[in-house]
Amino acid sequence: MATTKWWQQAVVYQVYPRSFQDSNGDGIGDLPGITSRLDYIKKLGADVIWLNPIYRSPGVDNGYDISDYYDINPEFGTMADFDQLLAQAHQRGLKIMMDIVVNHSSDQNKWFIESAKSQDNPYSDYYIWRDPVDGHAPTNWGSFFSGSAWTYVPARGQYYLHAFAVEQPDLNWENPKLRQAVYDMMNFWVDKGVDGFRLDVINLISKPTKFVDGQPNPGEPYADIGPIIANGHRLSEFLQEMHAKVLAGHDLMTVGETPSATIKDAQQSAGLTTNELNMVFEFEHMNLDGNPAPELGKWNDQPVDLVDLKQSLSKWQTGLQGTAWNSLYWNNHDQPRIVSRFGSDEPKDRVVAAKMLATMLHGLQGTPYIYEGEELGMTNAHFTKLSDYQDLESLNAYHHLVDEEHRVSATQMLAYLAHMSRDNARTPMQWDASLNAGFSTAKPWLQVNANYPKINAQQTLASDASIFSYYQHLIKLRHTLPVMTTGTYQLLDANDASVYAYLRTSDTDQLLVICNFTATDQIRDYDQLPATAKLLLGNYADDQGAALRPYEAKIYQF
Ligand code: ISL
Ligand code: CA
Repeated sequence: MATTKWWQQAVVYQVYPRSFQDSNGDGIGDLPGITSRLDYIKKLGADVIWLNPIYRSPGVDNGYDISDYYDINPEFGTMADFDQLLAQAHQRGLKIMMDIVVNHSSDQNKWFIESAKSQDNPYSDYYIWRDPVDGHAPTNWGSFFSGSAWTYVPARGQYYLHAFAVEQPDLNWENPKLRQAVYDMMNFWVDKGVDGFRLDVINLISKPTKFVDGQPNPGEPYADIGPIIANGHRLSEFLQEMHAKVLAGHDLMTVGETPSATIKDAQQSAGLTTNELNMVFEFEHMNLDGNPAPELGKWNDQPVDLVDLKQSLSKWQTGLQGTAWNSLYWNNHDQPRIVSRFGSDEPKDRVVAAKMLATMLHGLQGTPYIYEGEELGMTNAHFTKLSDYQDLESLNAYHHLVDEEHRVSATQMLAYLAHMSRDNARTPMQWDASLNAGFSTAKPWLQVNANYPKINAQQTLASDASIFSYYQHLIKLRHTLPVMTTGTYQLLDANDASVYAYLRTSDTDQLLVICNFTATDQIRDYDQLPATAKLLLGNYADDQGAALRPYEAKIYQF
């Protein structure tokens, strides 16, 4: 690699503002709350904070439905609170990355309110409108959040497209005026001094030239819209235009969220020389434990197959080597908690399992992302009733699969939600053992995980052997040991279904990362490990060589 860019050596900490820290006792996290916790993030050692959307929004999809891109959601505070957060972060050497949602807006955005009024007003073409076909929707495309991706508006006599909720109409990127409006808005935030952007479902912005029916899943009326609209023929052109009009000349960090992107797509969108984005979030490793029945999509409660996981991550490691850049993540606000999902949240295993998963991920090439609470080993919520959930994807899926289609029993679906619902990630941050986990003095908008008296930041920070301090070590290694950033990757023993081992190699150094993914002892010898190798980090107090204990993880350097 030529010169390392700052964002290639950085570690990102994701804050879900609604669930991080409430400062005014209304049960909802807010900007002053985040500001009050900056020292905690600094202590962890992260470089960049990714904030989920904080703009004005009716909150149908927790802020991913933006009604005013130039204003702050009053639930989170004011623009002055934002300016304060940015200044305080910068004072501590922390950068702020904004989440920008420009595949769609809210139906309450003034652009859409105007657009829906008539076929000839200045905003008419800001969204994707089509005439009915034989009295019904133009295509059989089904939204990510269940149901048709089309909704009819009598005032226009037309349908509009929404890849997500009815209240999230897709913006029309074919319209140069809309594109300019997006760039102007991004420049407003650049001028404020933000340090980067996470671009929500950015690979969905270029729609197909012709709208034709897709192949529906067995027994379903709708075809998944994702593959139909992902990675459209003008995506690259739009991203290069965005680069020229917003990003060029600033040293920003950009990451595109790109469901169903392939290596080839990522080499373009996150190419080192393509002038598009710095990196993308790929989804393959997050989709491996989906249901074998396609009509059930992600809803499942089965563990992942380690051989599949290794194969997928390895493909991305070697596939982007030298041409693009990986983002490394286990968790975010859309994914269940990794320690519950790919590790174990049994009290006897949770701490070692969380550290093992951290080792495996942070040892890879790419920019690591930590989602709030991951550094505490926060677990899934283990909700038992439908009324415990708030997330519209979860509620819509339950309604569709249980009530409408009778595809799964209520009990089965509750087990799926407990395993996979996005709300598992969204329960409030667990700060201490006091009421509501120190998140709020009022009843939180979403229940606190019942295990907060045992799993919380205060308890964790008191111990040198904590998951938090383990993450501190990993971050320090990333900052001080170039091979962590630049080293090439080589998988060992691809078919080993219990242990994930790989090498990282630079001109001067080599690392061997060994991770036992099981709750049982394993014996592994690696020829690649010289007797002189030094143990850099491990999640047990001592090293027993080839004998690996449950969820044991180690990094050797030589
Ligand atoms: O959440 C998912 C997994 O079931 C995905 O389908 C998700 O909807 C997709 O990755 C897009 O996510 C992003 O855009 C959505 C928003 O709800 C998510 O929170 C956001 O990360 C629509 O804006
Ligand atoms: Ca609040």
